[in-house]
Amino acid sequence: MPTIDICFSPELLPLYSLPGRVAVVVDILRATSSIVTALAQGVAHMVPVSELAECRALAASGYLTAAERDGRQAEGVDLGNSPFGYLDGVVPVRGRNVAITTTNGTRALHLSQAADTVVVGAFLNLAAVAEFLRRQNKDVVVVCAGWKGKFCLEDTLYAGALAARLTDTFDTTDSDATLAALDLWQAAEPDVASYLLKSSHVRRLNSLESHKDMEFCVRPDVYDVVPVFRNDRIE
Ligand code: 3SL
Repeated sequence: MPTIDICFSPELLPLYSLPGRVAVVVDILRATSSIVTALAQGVAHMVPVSELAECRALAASGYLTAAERDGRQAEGVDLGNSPFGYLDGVVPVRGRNVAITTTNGTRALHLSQAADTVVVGAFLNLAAVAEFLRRQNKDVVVVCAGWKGKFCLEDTLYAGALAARLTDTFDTTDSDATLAALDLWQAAEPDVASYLLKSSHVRRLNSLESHKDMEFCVRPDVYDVVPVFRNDRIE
């Protein structure tokens, strides 16, 4: 039986072996939730980049630009990091390519590239990712983006929810990280939004008046897209 392990922060990635495994990168608030929403709304592909300058430069090649720093939309770009940016129609996104840079999520994607396959996970596509992993039948590492290297409740809850969906086909007992995430998930469900009110990121987003983003991002099984990051593109 393949195993599912959880890396609580990108800083811990050197302790994990990614070759031969599938990495599920997650940044529930909000990068991977926004990426899943973007592709579900018809964005053709996304290019995650590290630097703002790199992101802005891609506008010259026809890319829409999406950038967040410390929770806010960066200056001089088309979109921030709210999933509603891909839904509200203010910036038409269907058929467009998007260059995106965020504080933690895009960094976690880049750091996971040694895996055989890198997929983008969110509650929004939980069932679709679980089904994808069953078909791959390989060991899985869930890479939590965290916040500036620190542990985050919301990414760990997602990892627990994913492990709970996979107990039929994966060994979820091999790693203490997975056991802890499963326990956390049991403590939080079914009202994940209420549970997350105490998390530091939700408090940060509330101070930026982005509470509705959190309520949107914790809804499971809304989209069936499974974005894959390969050759510098998410599609
Ligand atoms: O750090 C990130 O990747 C972001 O998701 C952070 S925020 O939700 O936009 O504040």
